Amino acid sequence: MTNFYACEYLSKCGRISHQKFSQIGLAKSNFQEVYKMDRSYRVAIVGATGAVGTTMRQILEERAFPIASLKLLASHRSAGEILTFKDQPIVIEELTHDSFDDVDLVFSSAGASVSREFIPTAIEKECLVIDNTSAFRMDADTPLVIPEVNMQAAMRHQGLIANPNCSTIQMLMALKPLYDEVGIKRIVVSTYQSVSGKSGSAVIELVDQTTAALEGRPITCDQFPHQMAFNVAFDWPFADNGYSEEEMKMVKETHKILEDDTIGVSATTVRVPVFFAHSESVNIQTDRKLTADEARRILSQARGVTVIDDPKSRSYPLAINAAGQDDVYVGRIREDDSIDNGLNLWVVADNLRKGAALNAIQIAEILDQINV
Ligand code: NAP
Ligand code: 2RA
Repeated sequence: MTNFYACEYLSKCGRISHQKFSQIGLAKSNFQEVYKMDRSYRVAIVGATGAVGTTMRQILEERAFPIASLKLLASHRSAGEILTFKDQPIVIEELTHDSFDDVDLVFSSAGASVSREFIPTAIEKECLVIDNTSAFRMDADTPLVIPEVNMQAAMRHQGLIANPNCSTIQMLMALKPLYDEVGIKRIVVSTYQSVSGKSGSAVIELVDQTTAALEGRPITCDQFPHQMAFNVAFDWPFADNGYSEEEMKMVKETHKILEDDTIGVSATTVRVPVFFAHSESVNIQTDRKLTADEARRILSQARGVTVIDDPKSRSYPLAINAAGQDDVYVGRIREDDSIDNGLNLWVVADNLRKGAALNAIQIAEILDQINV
């Protein structure tokens, strides 16, 4: 699958002919013989003990990304602890400005302030950095990339590529194929975001709060601004315009990734007491009419998207089924007759995988395959 993205990109850029693209896209082994250099990378995961860092390690184990060495970096709190990679023990090191001396590729997910402090050093030391935090996403010089949506942007990188926010990634995975077909005027999205989107500690706090509530003990809130167990809440700082930072990320990142500021985006982001996988109710107004059947057909052909849409048999995407999976799941596709060219969709994906770690690793895989 990843080879397919790389081939498609090369074909679009004219770096391989369309005919070659078709041959290679169909024959995975050919691609590797023809284009893949025999090289492997000294990789570092910054934030290796966190929810995203842990998923990163897990996905790197699952996939065949060529790793020469793996460095696990975290704060002084975890330094000296041991994690395993492919059954080999690795001692966690404290992140310092010297951490990147013997590293080629950095996957960073230790929060925006850590990225702001350390990523410039990694770039100076000629590492390629793929950053999961919000630190540099909106910088003009930093590509903000979802491989299935805008891999071409990654080719302009100057040592740093940003991963979009998880809620933006899954929404655009579902909308880009429709945008390409009929254009989109406006998006109204409401999210139902799992607590693992906040942090590993937030997952533990929801377990503790739920247990305390069921046992009739007092509930404590260290991670969340409100009780999260048995509640639906707002969990992000608010800006002066009344929108949360998470809501504004969905607006700004959509415009940057699609390179289209004309799309109206209105977001309401909500935290729900779910452990893994974010769900989104997405209402769009397209430029040209798209029936629900046409949307199902287009999305069923989209890479990285699975359509599950037979409500009468109770078949639709659910967070518990999307957790641990790579695809973005779309269902409940309905025409919205309250507006011209309206469509409703329900979009669910694992926020730690496609929303974070998997997306970052896919970017690295494609760059490796095309030797950029
Ligand atoms: P997390 O579970 O809280 O993990 C944070 C990680 O950062 C831990 O490994 C922690 O190490 C490390 N860290 C904290 N301060 C550090 C410092 N000063 N120096 C070095 N390492 C430090 O958070 P997360 O959920 O993995 O999220 C990490 C980042 O990814 C955030 O910026 C988040 O916005 C972004 N992101 C998350 C998701 C998601 O679904 N969770 C999705 C997209 C993007 P210690 O264990 O030593 O404290
Ligand atoms: C959340 N989008 O779910 C974020 C992940 N950093 O809070």
